[in-house]
Amino acid sequence: IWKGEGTTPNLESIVIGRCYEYIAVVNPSVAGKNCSEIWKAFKSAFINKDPCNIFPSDYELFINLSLHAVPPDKSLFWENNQLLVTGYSDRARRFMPLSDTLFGGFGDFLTWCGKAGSPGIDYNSCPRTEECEHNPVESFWRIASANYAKQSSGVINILLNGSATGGAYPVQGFFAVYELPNFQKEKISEIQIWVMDDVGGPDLESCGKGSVQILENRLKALGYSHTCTDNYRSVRLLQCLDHLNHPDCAAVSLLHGAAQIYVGPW
Ligand code: ENP
Repeated sequence: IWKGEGTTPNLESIVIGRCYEYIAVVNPSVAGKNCSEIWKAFKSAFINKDPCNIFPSDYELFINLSLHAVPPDKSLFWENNQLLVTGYSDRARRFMPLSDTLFGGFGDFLTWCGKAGSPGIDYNSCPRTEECEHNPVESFWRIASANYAKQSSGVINILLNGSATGGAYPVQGFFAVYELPNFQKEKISEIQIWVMDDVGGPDLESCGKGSVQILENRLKALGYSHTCTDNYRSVRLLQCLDHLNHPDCAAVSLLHGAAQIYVGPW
């Protein structure tokens, strides 16, 4: 009856498996967590319940059991760039976005919701946020985001999409509403913004323009020092892996810099 996809099949096995893999392999510094207790807390937030009446506070026990530190300088916030962020962060090896934490990894790429009666999980459909705001997935990301932002310290990185039609910095997005307001200012040394255009995509926004400027002004007003880089080369190289011959990638080659010395044709 809902417009969204139903609960991901085998949700329990997926998230319990993710949890054990996280604490054993991905981030062993998060030792001693009880994955079956964490799953119980997660499911009790929504199982057997009206999926339009689930609030961030329903996940409080889940967050208490799964929360862990995010290393300084490793936080990566983003909007409209999910797959690029997944590739760039490299499962917490390079950066640790929310999806590469234990608590955020529980939900990443998954859908879940409950319904009254046994088994209490709706595998057929789940409400989208347009249908009802207080649904299990939306509320999960709200509380997970807020806690992730509170854990973040040192240099904070923000990866925005300069080709996104809704603006690189959506003022109603998770970052603007649940993350930035939860930063612990005294733990933060600097904020780095990267505005990445899609390869072959329109250059709709850049540093100092449009919604990026709105973000920069907000950071200034809050007293943060920030930098902003358009098409930051390290991320650009990753985007260009799949578009080697695209003109947008011509100036990004690894030989950039060495090219001036190269006089060929050997
Ligand atoms: P979208 O709409 O580009 O991408 C949504 C997809 O990213 C969904 O598959 C979602 O998992 C997954 N995801 C991973 N982390 C988050 C998240 N953190 N979040 C919502 N979805 C997330 O993403 P949004 O809506 O713009 O959200 C981006 C936000 O994530 C930024 O604030 C960034 O800083 C934050 P699922 O379970 O829904 O399938 C917070 C909200 O980390």
